[in-house]
Amino acid sequence: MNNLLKIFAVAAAFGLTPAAGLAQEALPAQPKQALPAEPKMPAATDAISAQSQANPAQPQDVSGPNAGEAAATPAAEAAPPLVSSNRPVEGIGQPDGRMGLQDQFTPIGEEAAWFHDVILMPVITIISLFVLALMGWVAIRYRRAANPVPSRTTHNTLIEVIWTLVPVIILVVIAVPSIKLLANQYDPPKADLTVKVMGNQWYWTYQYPDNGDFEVVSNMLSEEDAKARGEPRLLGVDERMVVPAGAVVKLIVTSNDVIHAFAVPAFWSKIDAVPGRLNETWFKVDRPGVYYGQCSELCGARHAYMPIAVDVVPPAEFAAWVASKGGTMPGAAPAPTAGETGGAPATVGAAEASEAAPAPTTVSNVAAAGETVDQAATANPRVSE
Ligand SMILES: [Cu+2]
Repeated sequence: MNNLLKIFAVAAAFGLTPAAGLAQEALPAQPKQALPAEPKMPAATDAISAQSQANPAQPQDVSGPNAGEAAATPAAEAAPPLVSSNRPVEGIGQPDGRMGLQDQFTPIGEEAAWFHDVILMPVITIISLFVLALMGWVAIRYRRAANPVPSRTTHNTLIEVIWTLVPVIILVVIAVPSIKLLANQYDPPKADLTVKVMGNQWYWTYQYPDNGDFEVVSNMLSEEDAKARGEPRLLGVDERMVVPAGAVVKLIVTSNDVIHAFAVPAFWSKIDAVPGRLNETWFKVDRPGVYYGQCSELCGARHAYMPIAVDVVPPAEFAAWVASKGGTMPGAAPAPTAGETGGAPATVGAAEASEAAPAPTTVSNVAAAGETVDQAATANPRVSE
């Protein structure tokens, strides 16, 4: 019996731990104070970091010092600083002050939220109330005043069997869906798109190896810019990670400097970004929209200021966005934009793409196409190899 207990306990603990960790994903309360002026920001050795952090809200600057040299491209000045057709929606993909988990938009998220709501919370609540009632009953019924002569009872076989078996059954009930969820998390379907996510102090870069390996640098918007664009404070970014709706997206997550963690609560996705190591996770979102997350590993002074914004767009819009970045769609050689781009400079190709795209105005990133070249230049050679 003891061995059986141990096996179940270990299995349940193993299965529960990740779920419990993920359950804490609710974004922390955002600090009330305005963005600090940061006179003490350590001298950034990385020119990109220094530049982008100094002016995190200027889309034409985020690509680093190269942007100044490349300012000859008039697109940067003319571009309205829109991000995509997706607008943030209160309560979807971002915290809205309620208790509990955010609404889930991935298969794993739905499964995990069901596990939390239908299995874990009821079990925890029933056990807590039951134990509380037992303790109340013992404290009142068997208090000293009512029992001047205490009972000398020490054993009761039936009760001992019950209080051994019932917890075992509860653990089994929890372990089955828990281990199933764990297995599903680590057994992703075949990926339609791979995005390489890199943490940096203190911003994210997203590389698209399936689409010509272009890179997007994502910096947080300043408070004023976030307000102007209707983005949530401390969550809005200048360049979102754009992915197509309904596609299985594989994330390869790593870091350029210290340990970060890529976390998007609405996707039930949280994974460490460790230098020198590739971690993998996945998500599939059917509903177009923008979903926010934050770095979830203490990574330095501006840890709180490197948010994540994932833009889930219809596949056609994704293709237009890729073209605007100078990238290509796999197996889409006959596409007019890809053909026209040919050997032309990325900016020219992007400009053409924006004209050829069915709905150019919805893909605002098209306008900032000049950045593509600059951003590629910012890729860390060590990782881009
Ligand atoms: Cu970080």
